[in-house]
Amino acid sequence: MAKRPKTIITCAITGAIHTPTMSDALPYTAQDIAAQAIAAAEAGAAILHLHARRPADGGVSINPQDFAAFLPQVKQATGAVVNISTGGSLKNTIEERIAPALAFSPEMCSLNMGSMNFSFHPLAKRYDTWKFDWEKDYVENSDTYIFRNTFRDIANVANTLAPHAIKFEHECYDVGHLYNLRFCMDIGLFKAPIFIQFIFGILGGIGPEVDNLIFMKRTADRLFGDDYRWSVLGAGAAQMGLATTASQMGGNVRVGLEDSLQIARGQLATSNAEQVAKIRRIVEDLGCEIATPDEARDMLGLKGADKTAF
Ligand code: KMH
Ligand code: ZN
Repeated sequence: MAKRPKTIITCAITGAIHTPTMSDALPYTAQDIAAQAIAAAEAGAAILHLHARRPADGGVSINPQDFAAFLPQVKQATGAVVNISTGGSLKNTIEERIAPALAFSPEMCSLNMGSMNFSFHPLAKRYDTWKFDWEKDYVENSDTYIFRNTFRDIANVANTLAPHAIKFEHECYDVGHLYNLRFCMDIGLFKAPIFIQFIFGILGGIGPEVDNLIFMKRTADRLFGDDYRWSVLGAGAAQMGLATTASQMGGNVRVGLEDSLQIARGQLATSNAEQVAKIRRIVEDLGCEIATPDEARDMLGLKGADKTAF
């Protein structure tokens, strides 16, 4: 029997969905983002998917200065692959959203493969009081946001970042996004092996059922053949179950407080590292090995940490 591929664990440390009121564990100061990223790498994450936050109030930030406050520390303390988000704001243009990736030339960055409703407004009902002024409006009004990632936006990212040899985490929230990605490959925007993050359970995207995972995987097999590597992210309560299923199907997994604040149904996680340790335990108990950062670099064809600008 062919040897099972190793499982790459990505940890998405803080994101742009959850707010400080929702969990004391959600990091937003540079110090806390760095500490949690380092602990997640020590627990077994090979890739760290990073957003920045405003240190004063935890608001979403795409300001390169806020990334500069933790990137060097993360690099010094871990061998992990740094992946910088280009999706970090629902309110900014794509040119603004790629500023951190342009400034720091990481080994990877996220690239969202279609425009969509992207909403988390139902979360607002769970809280009567909020830690910071901005949070309630931000969460409640997410039902009015369009997460804009047009074909021209995608080409813009690909062309602007091409000289940096950055590998993309292609964020696919629905099956149409796979066809968008195929089209973009056909016009020469991306080179194999591409890395697809199948995303389930975001309101506006495909739901978190195993049927959908199989459907997305089959569709990707048909569209990309051997030209792709893949990973799964289940939002909220779907996180651990879908990651477990993905690893058993030969895929890679993403966890982290960006995607879910829980460690088990109804129980808040105390840190990103706790989620990494849990999925690592499950993956290893079920007979798979996790990939080191260098093995992940090899599997995804990354340029190497020495070629980043931080
Ligand atoms: N901020 C969200 C709308 C990514 O990192 O590329 C989407 C997001 C995805 O954060
Ligand atoms: Zn993200």
